[in-house]
Amino acid sequence: NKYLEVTQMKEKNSLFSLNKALDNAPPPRDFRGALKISYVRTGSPGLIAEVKKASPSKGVLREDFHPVEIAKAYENGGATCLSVLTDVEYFQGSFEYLEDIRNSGVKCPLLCKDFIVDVVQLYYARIKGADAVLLIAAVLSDIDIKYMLKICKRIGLAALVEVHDENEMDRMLGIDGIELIGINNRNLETFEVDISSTKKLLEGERGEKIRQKGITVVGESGLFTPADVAYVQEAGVKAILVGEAIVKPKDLIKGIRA
Ligand code: IGP
Repeated sequence: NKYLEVTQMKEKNSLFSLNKALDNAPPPRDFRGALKISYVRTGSPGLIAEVKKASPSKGVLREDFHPVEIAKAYENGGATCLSVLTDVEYFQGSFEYLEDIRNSGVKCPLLCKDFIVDVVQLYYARIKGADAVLLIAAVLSDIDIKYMLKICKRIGLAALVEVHDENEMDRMLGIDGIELIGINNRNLETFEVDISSTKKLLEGERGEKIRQKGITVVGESGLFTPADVAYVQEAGVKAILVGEAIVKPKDLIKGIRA
């Protein structure tokens, strides 16, 4: 159980030794920079391809699940960054997958996809080879977000801050220092996806504020076809995070690309 593991780590290690462990962590790579370059070069949203074995709503997505092979297929297929689920309980992920992918020679910057509720998890992610972490506005207070952003900056992690409704978006637009916002199209109560929520959250004043602040927006969840990608790009998204659509098919990744 991951939470137990993290708790034990917290007990055994003071933040001092966690900081020391960072000396041996792999050097961080520029997650957001890679997405920006990709957008400028191709004119279409950079792909964050998700290494995802299962989800609470769909169950196991792929029986023959080999994380390193999947990561390599994604990279060879043109992914800009990878997202690796490390949550055990709901997504059957693992920190081992993250570590193995980082050590495999895959060059795409890596997002540690988990439910982060404690700073110790930031250190843990970084030590296991993450270049970025997900901070979910729905489970963190503004004070938590601010504190975690500070730690992320200090230890060289990019933070993808996830919102899924207007209230969360407005909260996050009130916090300075956020550079990457992900809009999750999945309703967290019903698990249903509706990609028009990306559009809704980028309209009017909100969109204006996001542009002013120079925030890079990532469209997350429920993207299955090139038409879906075009729709969220039109809404103002500069990168996309895709799991199910590319992990399920035999030939992985294909399909989302026109
Ligand atoms: C990917 P999809 O519909 O392409 O498989 O979605 C990703 O957005 C989704 O896995 C996700 C997620 C999360 C998982 C978005 N936010 C937070 C776990 C925790």
